[in-house]
Amino acid sequence: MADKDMAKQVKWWKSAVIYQIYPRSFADSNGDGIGDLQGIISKLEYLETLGIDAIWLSPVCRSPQDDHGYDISDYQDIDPMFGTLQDMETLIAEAKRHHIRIIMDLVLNHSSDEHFWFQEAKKSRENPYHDYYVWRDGTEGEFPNDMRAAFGGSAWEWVPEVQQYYFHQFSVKQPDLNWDNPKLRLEIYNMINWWIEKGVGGFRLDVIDQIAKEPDKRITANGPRLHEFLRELSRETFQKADLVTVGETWGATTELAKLYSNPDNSELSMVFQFEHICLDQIPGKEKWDLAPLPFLKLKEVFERWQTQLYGEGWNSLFWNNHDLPRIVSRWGNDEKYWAESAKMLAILLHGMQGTPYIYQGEELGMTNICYEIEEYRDIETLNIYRERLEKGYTKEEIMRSLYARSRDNARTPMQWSDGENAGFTAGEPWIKVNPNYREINVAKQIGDEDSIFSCYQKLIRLRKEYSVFVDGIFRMLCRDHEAVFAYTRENDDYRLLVICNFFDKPTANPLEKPEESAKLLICNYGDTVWSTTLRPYEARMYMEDKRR
Ligand code: TEU
Ligand code: CA
Repeated sequence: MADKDMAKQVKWWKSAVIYQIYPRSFADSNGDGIGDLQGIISKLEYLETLGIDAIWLSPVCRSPQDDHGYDISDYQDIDPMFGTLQDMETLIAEAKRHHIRIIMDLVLNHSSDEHFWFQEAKKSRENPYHDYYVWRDGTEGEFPNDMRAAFGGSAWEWVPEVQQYYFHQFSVKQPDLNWDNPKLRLEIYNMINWWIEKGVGGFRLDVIDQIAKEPDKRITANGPRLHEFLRELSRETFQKADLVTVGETWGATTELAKLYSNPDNSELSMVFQFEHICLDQIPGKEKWDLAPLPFLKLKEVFERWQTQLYGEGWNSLFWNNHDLPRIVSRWGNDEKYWAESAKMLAILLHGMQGTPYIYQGEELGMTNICYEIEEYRDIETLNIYRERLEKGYTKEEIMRSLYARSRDNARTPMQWSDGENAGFTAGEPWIKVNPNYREINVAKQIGDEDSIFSCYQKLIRLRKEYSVFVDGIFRMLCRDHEAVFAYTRENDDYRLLVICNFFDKPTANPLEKPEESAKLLICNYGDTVWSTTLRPYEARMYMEDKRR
């Protein structure tokens, strides 16, 4: 195929960089302490300066906010806390002027218990909406089985009116939807098409691998009808427009990811898989049980996903989201080598094949937080604190887990300046600002060529400049090295080399010096000469033009 024809074929989202906004923590326009749509609109220029192509917006639909918007009570309206439908239309239009598309978060596994469907469903077994949810007969106090909800407690909740239990994989206020019901599916497709007509650029699909549940067989993820549902969903909605779709799939393997993100476009553009995130999760234990991070395993996981999806699927590349601790506090070093390690992690990830996602504040190197227990806001965090106290854990033990894993690590307000409340709000923020905002903030970094922000900005620019970032084949170098992560990406025209020291100690450079003609694209230390020693967290990216 000629190069030009190729370019036409390549989907826009393959060369795109996507920025995730957690709206309640991004920018508050009216001083009520909660971020909102007008706040986002006021920051579009900032995002254009960074260079991103699309915003994944965490849920802004009408919601009682039990799980901060992941409990939707009206899919076709905006929560007043965030603004109005008119504001949403303005955001879509204004973002477009800044060359940014808006990706909405679709929460289709469950609704809020305050959704009209559920309000009806619980009235009687004969109600036309009853079957929109997952019910089981039983007697009060005797659960259908011992399945647990993700945020603690039983996955079953009794409703006296119908003398039945409903199933909920998350909080009691998030009843699971019954995808076996074709009428429900049709309602969902109509709703999605309504948003497509409003001009959104795509969708992120919350826990989409859990929609085809079969609780009697204890199946939650990867149920037997999952791919049948996804193909129908895609056919009835996404395929009619040039959209990006990304599914959240905790249970994905590379084999499953090839189905989800097959280039034939029958399901989704790509999925978020979590193998590289769950490395310090002990099998059979909870995420609160801490374990060391295995470096060689991390390399193995990335190599497997990079090579196995090549030509057969598409990766998403991410370190962070609104559920995860900050990466610089995790694989990096949020003290002595804060800037070096944050840049290293960015350079490593952005050289790989796939679509990179940047979570708000990641481009500044925002860090984890240590709150007092009263200062946490997340339902999962508060539930687990109570549950573990009851189980006999000490407060110190629990707090150590929260510092490492609480979702609120990612939800502290965006740090815009060293002004009051980090410039996030003129009022009282809904969650406490990280006190390090005086050192870590947008105002300080945006004009500084050496800042973490500038590093991200440059990486985004580079991805658009060289085709090899999109289509180059991945090859791991020095696989068994205990400290260095190095790889190449290569196509007919270019050869990209990325080399990173992952630790806080210097290490002998295991690689040969690249060709004299190879250009140093980016690095995280001032001087640019090749050296036989890699300094703490040192990262370098070289590009060789093979046509010269
Ligand atoms: O998360 C799915 C999920 O299973 C976990 O990430 C969960 O948030 C938690 O970390 C488990 O310990 C998605 C959303 O991203 C999350 O914010 C929602 O709370 C959840 O679905 C329910 O909608
Ligand atoms: Ca507000």
